[in-house]
Amino acid sequence: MPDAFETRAIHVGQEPDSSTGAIVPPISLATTFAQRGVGDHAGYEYARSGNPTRASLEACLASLEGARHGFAFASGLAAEDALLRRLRPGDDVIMGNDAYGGTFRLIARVHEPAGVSWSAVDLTDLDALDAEWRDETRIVWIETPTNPLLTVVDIEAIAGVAHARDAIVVVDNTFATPYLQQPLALGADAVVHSTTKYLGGHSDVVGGFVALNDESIADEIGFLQNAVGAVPSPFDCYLVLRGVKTLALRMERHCENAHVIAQMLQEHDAVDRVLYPGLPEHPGHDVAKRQMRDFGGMVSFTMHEGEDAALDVVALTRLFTLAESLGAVESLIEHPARMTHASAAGSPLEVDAALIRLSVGIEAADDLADDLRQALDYTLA
Ligand code: P1T
Repeated sequence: MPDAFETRAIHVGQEPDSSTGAIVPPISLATTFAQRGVGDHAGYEYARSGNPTRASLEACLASLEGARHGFAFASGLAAEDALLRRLRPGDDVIMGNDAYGGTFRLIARVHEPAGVSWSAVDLTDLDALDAEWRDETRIVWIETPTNPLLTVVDIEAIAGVAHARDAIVVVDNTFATPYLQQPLALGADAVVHSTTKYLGGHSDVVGGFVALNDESIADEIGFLQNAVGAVPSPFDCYLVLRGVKTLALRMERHCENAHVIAQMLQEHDAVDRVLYPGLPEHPGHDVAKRQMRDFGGMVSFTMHEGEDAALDVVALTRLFTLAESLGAVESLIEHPARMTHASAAGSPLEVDAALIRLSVGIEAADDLADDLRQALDYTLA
């Protein structure tokens, strides 16, 4: 029996240091490594190509995703870029019609000019996927739950369609984390993360990760990691490793608090729609129940009175800090149309201006509910 998730998060890749016994693997700052003779070394040559602290992180996160291979990057977008750089001019990507604005920007403004075509479809609708499919489609890019609408996509169903047509499935597992959702076990070919979010967990490091099983794709990603060089620093790797030790505990509390907040929002007169996969009436609730352990810490909602009311609320909370990003211990609030998803304006991924997104932290749930309630009440006064 392999060790449980919580145990692997603390121990995999993190044996006490063999020379000193240090319980925490040292942050290995060396840029180069002595060789006994040409090519005769302890596994490390130059720190862009490989670094012991990064190797610890890669072993740990690969284990948590149930993957044979893991690659750490300098940001979530750098990790995504490595997967997209495998494409050649003429290849096609199908992505969901809701996703992080930066992912859309990377595909539409960096890879499209390099000759890659793309389309955005509602991935909860397999007929829509079928209608968009082209002979050149190589990747179906899934985010689930999506950013910022919390749409739930059935990973197993999409993998079935893609594999029958020789395309691969990439899942951005940033919102769910490997604690709540294991895309590779559901048939995905690659998992991508912004480790900036729940994996780091403390709003103090930017990073990315790719996890996969296929040997030949792993060779390509390893090549690109070194050849392009968008690698994380040893200190950044240490911070993510430190974060994942408490991932399971933090996710439990994020989920618990998000439930409380989603319910409170549903009962508030200023709120129109609450988007949270944990609510039984959410259209993706049943799929989420099947493919996730719990429903996550992200909650979005729309205001009855539109954008002005939304802008008031995000300015009026005290504990929910108005800021981009998500997934850390402190609660954040933001206005996706003007902030994280501004780059999707005018595209199929454009976001409703009445929408507010919450990253529900691990503070006391009652304090968080009180804080939001006073801001919402103000808009009714
Ligand atoms: O910021 P970076 O580490 O490069 O990760 C990009 C990224 C990738 N995937 C998802 C699902 C994301 O949410 C992000 C980054 N998102 C934000 C900064 C945000 O506030 O939504």
